[in-house]
Order: sequence, then C-alpha cells, then structure tokens
Amino acid sequence: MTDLVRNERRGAIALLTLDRPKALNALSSAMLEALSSAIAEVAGDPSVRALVLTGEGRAFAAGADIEEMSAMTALQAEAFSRLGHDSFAALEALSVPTIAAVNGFALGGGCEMALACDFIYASAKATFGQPEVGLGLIPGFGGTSRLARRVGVAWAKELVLTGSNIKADEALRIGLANRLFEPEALLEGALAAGQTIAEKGPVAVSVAKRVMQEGQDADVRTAHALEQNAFGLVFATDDRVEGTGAFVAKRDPEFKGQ
Ligand code: DAK
Repeated sequence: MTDLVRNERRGAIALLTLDRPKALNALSSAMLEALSSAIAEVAGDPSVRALVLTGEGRAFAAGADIEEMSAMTALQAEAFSRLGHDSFAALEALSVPTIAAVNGFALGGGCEMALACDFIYASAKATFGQPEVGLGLIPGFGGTSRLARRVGVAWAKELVLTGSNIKADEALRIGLANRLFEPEALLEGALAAGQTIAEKGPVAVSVAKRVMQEGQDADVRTAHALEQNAFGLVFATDDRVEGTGAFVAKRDPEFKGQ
C-alpha cells in the first residue's frame, strides 16, 4: 500500500502531499492518521523551516470521507471528529509557517484543512466550498470558526449556509486564497514562498506566527502586550544580533535559528 500522505523534503521545506487521488483525497480516518503522523515528523525535524501541503491529482481534498462517515455510529463519529480536530490543530500549531497549495477541489473538510494552514495559494482551477448542509451536516473540522476569521462572517455564512462552491477567482477576491497560479506553476509558487520564509530568521518567523495567532484570539490590548513581550524575547537571540549586524555590515545574514 502506498503512503496516504507523502512526506518529502525540498531543501528546508517539508512538502506533504495527500495521495489518494482516486477518491479525490477524501479524508478518511486512515488519511487523517497519516496526516497526523506526517505533521508530528515535521514538528520533530528542526531542519524544516516551512511546510507546503497539497494534494495529488485533481483535488486538494474533497472533504471528509462520506462513504466512511455514512456508516459511523455516534461514538465513531465523535472519535472521527476528534481525529480531524486534533490533526488540524497540530497543523495550525506547527511553529513553522504552513502554506496550502490548493490544486483542485477543497471542499468541506478539505477547505477546513486549507484554513488550518497559515495562508492559501491556489490553482486557477481550484474550487472551494463548505457543502456540508447539503448532506444534512455542518462543517465539523473547524470551518465555522476558521472560515469566518479568514474571510469575515458574512462570506462565511453565505458559503456555509448555501453550501455553494466558489471558483478560484472568487476565493481570491474574498481573501480566502492569497494568490492564484496556473495549475502547473502552483507548487513552484508555494515552494518559492516557503524558500523566502526559510531564508529569514527562524526564531523571528515562528515567534511572529505565534504572536499573530494568539493575538487574533485576544483583545487588542492583550495582543499588543503579547507583541511587546515577544519583541523583547527575540532581542535576546543570536539571530537578532546576526540579522541587524549583517545589515549594518552590508552582507547577507546567516541565521542559525538560535
Ligand atoms: N468522500 C468519499 N469519496 C469521495 C468524496 C468524499 N468526500 N468525494 C469524492 N469521492 C469519490 C467519489 O465517490 C468517486 O469515487 P468512485 O465512484 O470513482 O469510486 C471519486 O471520488 C471521484 O468523484 P466523482 O466521480 O464524484 O467526481 P466528479 O468530478 O464527478 O465530482 C466532486 C467531483 C468533488 C464535485 C464530487 O466528488 C463531490 O461532490 N464530492 C463530495 C464533496 C463534498 O460534499 N464534500 C464535503 C464532504 S462532508 C464531522 C467532521 C467533519 C465533517 C463533518 C462532520 N464530525 C463527525 C463532527 C466534514 C464533512 C465533510 O467534509
């Protein structure tokens, strides 16, 4: 059996590829477990500076595995939901930036998986949506909260309550996708962004990510206090000495991530 999630390295970038194209990378329990393992491996690899998540074939992921879900008992559904939440929370909590390279369908749990990444790049042929209400379900992997935070409550409500899909250009317009690429250029574009990140101060990048994430859930005063503390913290790093020193000396910095 092939791995459901391929876990490769492109230099300092971890490239995770969901690899169940015949089922449009539907998120089965086995797929979510494979994703969790791959994320744990990335979390334990200090050489990784950024992560790109994509799908094999014509889908990023067409959602939770409907066939598997249709046969679940309530207890199994609860365990399945926990598995999805845990794996997406682990993705979101990675200290390195994560980029969803949405190559095709990103529906239901697939859209929610993209939303658990820091930002989304998409193929011009991608399709996004939260079609769960059409199945008599609601988004179950964080979509009701993460989508509204990303695109605003009104667009999130329209997508979730109508269950209608949107094309890539609309996703770009509402801020769901940051950039669009021709299909063949998508991965290269996402890896290039990862590489740009990889060349910056690693501690600063991960602290900035964490402060933005925690600040988003806090009131503005608390968010500012978090930023001030973190700003002081990064001043104590070798990377800060190297980065500012290199600027003054007019040379490229060599960050060590310390
Ligand atoms: N699950 C399982 N198989 C899927 C699938 C899915 N989500 N999506 C596609 N497939 C399979 C199809 O069954 C088909 O398999 P074969 O018949 O070839 O064996 C194969 O992938 C190719 O799909 P199609 O033949 O349908 O391809 P088309 O190009 O005609 O259509 C499509 C593509 C993406 C428009 C269509 O496949 C589609 O509508 N798929 C379902 C999309 C969807 O509704 N996604 C949302 C799933 S619901 C929860 C936790 C989480 C969730 C809910 C609750 N808790 C427990 C609290 C999340 C729910 C969801 O994500």
